[in-house]
Formats: sequence, structure tokens, C-alpha cells
Amino acid sequence: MQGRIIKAMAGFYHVYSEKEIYLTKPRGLFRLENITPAVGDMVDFEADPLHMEGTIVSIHERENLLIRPRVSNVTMALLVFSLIDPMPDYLLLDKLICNALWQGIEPHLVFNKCDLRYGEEEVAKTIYSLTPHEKHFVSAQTGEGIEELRASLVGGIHVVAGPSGSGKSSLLNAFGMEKTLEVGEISSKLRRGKHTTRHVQLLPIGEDTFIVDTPGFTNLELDEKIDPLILRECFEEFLPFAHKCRYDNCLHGPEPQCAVKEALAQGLIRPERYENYLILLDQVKERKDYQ
Ligand SMILES: Nc1nc2c(ncn2[C@@H]2O[C@H](COP(=O)(O)OP(=O)(O)O)[C@@H](O)[C@H]2O)c(=O)[nH]1
Ligand SMILES: [Mg+2]
Ligand SMILES: [Zn+2]
Repeated sequence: MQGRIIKAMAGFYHVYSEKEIYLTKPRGLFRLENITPAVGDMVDFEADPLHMEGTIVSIHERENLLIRPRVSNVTMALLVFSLIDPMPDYLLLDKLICNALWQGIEPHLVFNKCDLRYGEEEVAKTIYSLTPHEKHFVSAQTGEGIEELRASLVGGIHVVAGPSGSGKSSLLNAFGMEKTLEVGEISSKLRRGKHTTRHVQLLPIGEDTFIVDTPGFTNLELDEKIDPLILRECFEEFLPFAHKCRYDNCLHGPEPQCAVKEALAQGLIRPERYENYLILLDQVKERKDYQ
């Protein structure tokens, strides 16, 4: 059978397959080969349907692997920022967009606490008006925009990320998922470990659609592997212009005849995004292994 690892606990893996959860162990060979299954892995397993148990026999190739929390095959990151209390830190948002793109994860911008309406909504809309990323303005408190946001999560594994206090937990609750997976009825072996440490798990919210129950991207710095050439690709609204720069390796800084700066001058790129790009460019240039 085929399924998705939705939880890892004490050497056991909970595999979700056709709306059932199996308690599985990896086959012995994995340990010899130094393979550790991850939450998010798509696996083939031999099932014992009577006891809802099984043995994982192979792991499908991963699209990506987040480190903290350790989750594979993440498709979308909901970058949650509140419009007030705390005010949005757009430099941090731009960093998280880069980190997501670098890992092959699609960033979606979620601006929360819309119910408080303090004008920041217009600021956020303006700054990101020219970026290709999906944007949502929601209130986890009143439920405004929540249905649309949830409906946009079709297929894949989605993680929420963002600064403390922005409403990530509230958002997960607004999705109605506080206690989605009390899987105790499935096997007594599960129950024993239940009240120990918190383990990351995937909450099924639709057809092969899951949400990670703890925030991702807990490191709020730019990924250390992002160099200037990668950074340049992560500001996606620059890309239609970048190939017209005079120099192929143009980083859109001091270089002459830079089409990105021309686009900026014509209002085709937002100055806030360009300024943050320059700040991040300086940061990655300073890293010692570049040059
Ligand atoms: N007014 C308002 N408050 C909210 C909203 N979402 C979250 N909060 C409040 O903001 C605070 C932080 O929310 P929380 O979900 O714990 O943020 P987290 O740190 O990102 O998980 C809590 O006091 C929430 O009640 C919202 O949409 N509107
Ligand atoms: Mg929280
Ligand atoms: Zn340029």
C-alpha cells in the first residue's frame, strides 16, 4: 500500500492511507542504510489491516526536507504576519519568502488581524502589489477570509511560518484543527506515547492535503546557503526585467545599465522590495565563503 507519514514517535511511524492510520515500523534494512523516514514522506508499506499495523518498505524521493520541524515534501508556506500588534516586519517577510523559494516551497502571504483595521492593510497591499505571490487578508478572530484561505490549500503539505504573536496558532484553530488527530482508537501502542513530548504531525484537511501542526522556518534568518545569485532569483517580480540588464551577472546594485533599476524608476518594481533586496544582498555578500 501507499501512504503518507503523518507522525513519527519512538521509532514508530503513523502512516495515513485512504483515511486510515496505520502504525508502522521501517524495515530493518533502513537502519543499516542510515535512512530515517520523515514526517511528510510518501511511503510504500506492507499492511496488516486487521491490526492497522505495517512495515515501511520504501520511501519515495523527497521534494525537500525542512530541518526544524523535520518535515519533507512541503509544498506551500503560509507566511503569517499580523497587520498590527506586532506590526509587520517586511524585511523578515521578504527573508521568509526567499527561504521558501530556495527550498522549492511556494510562499503565500497571509496578513492576519484584519478585524483591527489600522490602515496597514493598504501598506501591505501596495508593497506586494507587483509580486506574484498569493496574498490573503484574514482575521483568525472573526473568521474573515478564513474559508477562502482554507479553500486555497488544495493538495500537498502546508506549513505556517511567521513571527511570534502574528496568529499562527489562532489560524490553525480557525481552520478547526485543534484536535483533529486523536488517533487513540487505532492501536494501544499509540496510546502509550501520547502524553509524552510534542511531536510534529500532519493534519489531513482534504484529499492528499495536510497542514503541519507546528510552525516552520523557526530560523528567522536568511538560509545560509542563499548566495547573491540565488537571492537575485528569489525576488520574482524582478525577473522579467533582469535578463535585459547590461551584464549577465548583474546583481542590480551599483551596476550601470541595470534594467531592474530602470523598472524601479518607472514604478514597475516597488521601492520597499528593492530596498529590502539591497539590505539582504549586503548580508549575503558579507558571508565569508562568497567571492
Ligand atoms: N484581534 C485579533 N487578534 C488576534 C487574531 N489572531 C490572533 N490574535 C491574537 O493575537 C495573539 C497571538 O496569537 P497566536 O495565535 O498565539 O500567535 P502565534 O504566536 O503566531 O501562534 C493572541 O492573543 C490572539 O488572540 C486576529 O485575527 N484578530
Ligand atoms: Mg503559537
Ligand atoms: Zn541589473
